[in-house]
Amino acid sequence: MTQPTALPAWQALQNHRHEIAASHMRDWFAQDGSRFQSFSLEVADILFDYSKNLVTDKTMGQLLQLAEQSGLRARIEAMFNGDKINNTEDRAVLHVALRNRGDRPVFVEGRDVMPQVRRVLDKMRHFVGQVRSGEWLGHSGRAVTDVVNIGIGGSDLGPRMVTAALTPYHKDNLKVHYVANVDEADLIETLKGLNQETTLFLVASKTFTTQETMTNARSARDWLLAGVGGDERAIARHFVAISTNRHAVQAFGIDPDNMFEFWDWVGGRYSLWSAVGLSIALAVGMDRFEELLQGAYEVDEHFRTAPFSRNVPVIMGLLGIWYNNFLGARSHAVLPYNQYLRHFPEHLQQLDMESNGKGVDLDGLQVNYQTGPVIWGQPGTNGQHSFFQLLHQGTHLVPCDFLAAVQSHHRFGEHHQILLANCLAQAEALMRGKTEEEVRAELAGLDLPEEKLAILVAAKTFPGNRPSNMFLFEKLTPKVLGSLVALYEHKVFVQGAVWHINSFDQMGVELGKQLAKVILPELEGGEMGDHDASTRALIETCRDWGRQS
Ligand code: G6Q
Repeated sequence: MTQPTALPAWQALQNHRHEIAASHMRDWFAQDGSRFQSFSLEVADILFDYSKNLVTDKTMGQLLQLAEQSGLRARIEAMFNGDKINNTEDRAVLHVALRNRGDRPVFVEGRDVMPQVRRVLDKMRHFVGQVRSGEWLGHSGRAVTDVVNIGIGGSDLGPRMVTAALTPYHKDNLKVHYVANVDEADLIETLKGLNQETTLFLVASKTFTTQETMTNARSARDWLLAGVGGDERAIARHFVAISTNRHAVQAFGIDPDNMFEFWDWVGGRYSLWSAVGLSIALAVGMDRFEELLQGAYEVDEHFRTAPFSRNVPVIMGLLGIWYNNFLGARSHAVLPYNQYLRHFPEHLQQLDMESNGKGVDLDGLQVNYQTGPVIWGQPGTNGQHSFFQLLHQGTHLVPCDFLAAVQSHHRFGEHHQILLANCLAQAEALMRGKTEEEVRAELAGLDLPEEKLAILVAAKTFPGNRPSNMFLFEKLTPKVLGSLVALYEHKVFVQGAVWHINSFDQMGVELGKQLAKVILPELEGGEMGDHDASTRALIETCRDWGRQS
């Protein structure tokens, strides 16, 4: 395959960026009364306004050409057809099958996977019903009041984010907690105040070998047994597993009947739609969980069938490429104006950076262009009082995504209108800026000496012309949330396809894990292996200081 930089559209975009260099979005809006209509779309109850971007019709035309020339269409088909597009691990990539609400079969190696997907959903429904109704009893005959999901990375971030986002739909007398870090503080602080008799652990691990998760799971098992007089029969009532590794689940002592299965064609960071979402379903109920799937399904269908020019994930992906590869942006900010979406940026960090933080292409060649940007962000309005200064007047170009619900789940004074007003105002301010003339007019009455005035005018002028997308929806429902997450998943897919990289492996996380296995016995006093002088001195210091305590 041709490197993306050699494609005619890539070359055209290189030239085109000079054409728009002197333009300002403010003028584009002034000149074109239909800019919003031209550059906004609705998909699955979400309004996607991308009119505040540094693009003209010509830019969009060339970006769409780039998508066509890079073979995106074939790549989308390959994913939905169950081809092994994860070429390093030789796996299909089929999180879309998990939320396929239609009757279309989905084949992996000639076998329709939909019956097994539905079977696990049925098993989840049965279990969730039992726990939420109080029918599922702990070892001593008491109903479950607290669920603790033990998992990390993809087995944590997605469910944690969704569970927080859907807090208004939670069942009052059932609390769901998440433990991820191998730092014992995470488990200890979570278990404080919980009762062994009424706590249910979900051990979520695709491989069931992850060091952090297995360490936490073993300590949780010890904690449980300490509370039930060491009676191991309690494990069957207080532990369930979510995994692809039946053998390891059994070896841990979890009853195979309490295992919820998923498959190797579900990537960790794409797994919240599988049984890994069991904690979500326990929090909000199975009907709500299926609404989440429905929201994602509608976006999948849109992504699969809409022409690129009206395809939201395609446009999201192409805009990111425009900034990243042609206008020099190195990061992308995600700014949900919604406290319930506080973990959304963290989830997207994994989704995007683990998928597209790659330096070699699908053919094993070093790339000579930028791939995935740094993703960061936090909920508004908090960020306005910290890093927004840089967004407005700093020297970096940082494209932003704003997300906001028009309706709140609550009615509480003016809070929600203030939140919304701030969200819309920030996007407007980034785009229009504030001109020197406007600043001078504001300062006119102050009668300042010209030297001081010049300094103030410079400091108070906002360049504007800073791009953002706006995702607006009526309310943050399970369905809307499902759609939002799927939009970003497919955005990442689009970018990976154009960059000709494998978005579905994560080899870069392995080396540190391997070295930690070497260092662990050394910290405990074992023979020191071969290390650089820095690492060696640090290990020795840990040993010394560890002995003193
Ligand atoms: C995600 C990654 C990674 C994974 C964790 C947990 O795409 O593969 O974050 O989810 O390492 O792995 P297990 O689920 O196997 O414990």
